Amino acid sequence: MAVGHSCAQAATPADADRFVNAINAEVRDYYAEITAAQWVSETYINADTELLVSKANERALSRLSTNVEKAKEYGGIPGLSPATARSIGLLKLQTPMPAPANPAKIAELTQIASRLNAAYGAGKSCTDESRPETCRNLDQLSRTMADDRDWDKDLDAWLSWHNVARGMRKDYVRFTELVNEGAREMGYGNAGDMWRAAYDMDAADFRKETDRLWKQVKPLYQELQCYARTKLDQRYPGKMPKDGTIPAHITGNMWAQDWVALYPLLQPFPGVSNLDVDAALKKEGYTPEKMTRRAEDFYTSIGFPALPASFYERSQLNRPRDRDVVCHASAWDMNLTGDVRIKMCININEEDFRTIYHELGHVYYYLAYNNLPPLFQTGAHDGFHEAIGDTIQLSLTPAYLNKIGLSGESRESKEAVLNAQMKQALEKIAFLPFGKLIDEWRWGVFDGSIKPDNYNTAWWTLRRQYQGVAPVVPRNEGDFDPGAKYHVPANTPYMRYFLAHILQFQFQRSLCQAAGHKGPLHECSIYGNKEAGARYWAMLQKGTSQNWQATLKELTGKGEMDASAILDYFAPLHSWLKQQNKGRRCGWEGA
Ligand code: X8Z
Ligand code: ZN
Repeated sequence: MAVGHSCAQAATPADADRFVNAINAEVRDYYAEITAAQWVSETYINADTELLVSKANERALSRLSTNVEKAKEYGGIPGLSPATARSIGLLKLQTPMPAPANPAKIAELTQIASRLNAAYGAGKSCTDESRPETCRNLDQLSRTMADDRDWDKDLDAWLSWHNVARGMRKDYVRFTELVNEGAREMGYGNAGDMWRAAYDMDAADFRKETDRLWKQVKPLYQELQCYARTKLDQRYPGKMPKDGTIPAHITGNMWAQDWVALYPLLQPFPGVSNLDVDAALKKEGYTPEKMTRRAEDFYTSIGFPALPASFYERSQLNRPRDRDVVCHASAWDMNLTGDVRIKMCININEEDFRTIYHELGHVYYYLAYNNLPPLFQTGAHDGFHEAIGDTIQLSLTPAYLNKIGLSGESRESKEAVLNAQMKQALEKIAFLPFGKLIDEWRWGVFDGSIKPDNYNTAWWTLRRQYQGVAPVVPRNEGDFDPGAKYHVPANTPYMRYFLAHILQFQFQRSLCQAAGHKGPLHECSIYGNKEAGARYWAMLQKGTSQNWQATLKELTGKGEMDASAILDYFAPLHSWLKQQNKGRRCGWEGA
């Protein structure tokens, strides 16, 4: 109904274009400042940098709030250009941390966020708080779990780290209330609805999409879980639970998300292949920088540009000795114009070597789409961003590793293939249920179906249901075990990694086709192939300037995520596992 004396002129498409241009200019203007505050807050954790980053985030979030409000005027008008309409839709999705418009609440939210991030980064477990030499950080606790197969030592490391998270619970409860309020003000039901709205499809359809993909890969995971559990039972006689689950502390990884440390125990044909890249890296005198240059070499071999000199001058590759930092690996675009960096605490081992290839995937995505307007400078969807470097990891075949001097001559026997597949499955298949459940938990927290007095119980229900993993010691609601995983205190959405684990095999299939690869997909490495590189780079340059379905179709011929590529890839291992598990009772209680 028209209000009698309103004299506001209806906005035109040209006004909307001007609005979007102004937003893009504004982002260019303040982006470098806020990113710099974030960078120092994570590479020098102390009270001052915590304050600086909270304040910077506060300013950015209130600007965003104002702009989202203004954008309401332009959203529905007819005749908008597709680029402008898309930009306006993207504006609301600029942050995974929607803030209420109320300034006091913005300040409260940014302070909580910084505190949680710092608590995780500086987290330590000490036997005597007054003596720093009795403290162990996440690196040290993780190393115990990865290197030492001792049941009790691993349990102690696991408990020590999970205790660090107990203190985050109260902040997380309040954090949830505040982001939900922010999401509602922007027109979403809750923060989870907002996260699920970022996929160029209806939020409810996105949930179904993730379920559909999980159903496709679940049988393969279950075979792997069954085989691993059986081998663990032989290794730890009498200690394994009888309900079919795998103890949460015994996979060699703090979160049981990656079981590569169990490879020596699980390899199908011991002695057939030497896949010990850890030893080779040490023997060849690799340093963090040398490892990074080795990864860069892969990207330049497929025709991607060399990294700028500033990358090596300004990245953090080593854990500093004298201060707390956030060691969880990340890649940064500092200014939208070429100041790209990674931040890691690189140890000389295969896991970190592979992670560098992952991080450089992000860095090259940044460089490829830097020419686009800022609102389009992000992944086609966030799973694409995570899948870029992971796809390159798939090219780290035994033949490639041999070529760069990190493994001996590779013999292509059936046994060698199964060994290599097992090792990869312990990284990429073991991860799948974990990749999905983190946000199942957070979606439940945000929509209120998981309440604070049930946070930890719900967490373990999901871990049991999806992974078939359970703690061997009682947990209670004083614990906050989700907080022991970086992405929860850091508020980084996680479904992206699940999607990436499916997508990377689709990407690889297409790149290998472009490279003219013949033979099974798991043998393909695109190292040195400029044709594949050109196809890949073309995709990266699109950023999010069009919907992801179109971008995926340009690379793969199909605009849909699909697990057939990952299943084809692992077909040899899948049938071997089925054979091994024949006659065993697989599955677990609570699945
Ligand atoms: O967080 C990461 C990357 C940074 S984007 C190192 N990943 C997830 C994790 O560590 O939990 C990569 C695999 C999954
Ligand atoms: Zn990543």
